[in-house]
Amino acid sequence: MGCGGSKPTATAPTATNTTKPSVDLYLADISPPCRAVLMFAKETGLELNHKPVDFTKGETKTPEFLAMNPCHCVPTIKDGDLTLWESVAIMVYLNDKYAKDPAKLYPTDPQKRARVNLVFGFQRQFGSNIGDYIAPQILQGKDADPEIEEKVKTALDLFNKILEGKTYVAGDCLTLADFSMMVSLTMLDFKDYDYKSNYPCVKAWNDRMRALPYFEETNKGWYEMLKSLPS
Ligand SMILES: N[C@@H](CCC(=O)N[C@@H](CS)C(=O)NCC(=O)O)C(=O)O
Repeated sequence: MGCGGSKPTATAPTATNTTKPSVDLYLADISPPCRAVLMFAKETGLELNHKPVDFTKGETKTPEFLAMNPCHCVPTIKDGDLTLWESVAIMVYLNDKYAKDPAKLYPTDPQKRARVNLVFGFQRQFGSNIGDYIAPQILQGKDADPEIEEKVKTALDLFNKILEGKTYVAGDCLTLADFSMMVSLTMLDFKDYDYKSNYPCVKAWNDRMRALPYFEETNKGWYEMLKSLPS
């Protein structure tokens, strides 16, 4: 089966279609789940109040942060008296509450929504396999572990199968799950891990996601951090 269409169907928000609710977003711009929320916000034209938090310096574990979010993680949002963490919960909430057309990125049709939710579930394993492979190399300077690399290959192979015949991860249209999957995949750009040669559908989808007009801006924290690492 083929790999679906090739043109991004996402729209770039313009100055006239942005919405500025009073929502605080606690974030670290290197963090994959934070970058998923950033991509979602750009796609929907939502302007959030950015509150940078450096989790590598323990800033998610201060008494103030723990009082807000005992799970000490970013992204976290505050919208009035609602505090929320978990990037998927955040995207779904903000989309339901503030998107002009909430069904666009998170369909209301049960089958279409089920396909998005399926990918959210798959992403947990996909992201964790990639994170387990990359994090020790970046954070502890360890060598790549070939056993964990096998899990990454299996995850990429499954993802390639999921993408067969599709333009985006859940079908013909961009959805919230594309953002979650994309930020996980970007972790593999550490040392240019080759996820393109053997996974043609992943390659085609990755090209499509990178063509989104806000991809660079929302992911630059990660790529700048990669550039700053000793080679
Ligand atoms: N499943 C969560 C993962 C959140 C997460 O692990 N965030 C990391 C940064 S990527 C963090 O805040 N770590 C700091 C800490 O745990 O103290 C999501 O999707 O939001």
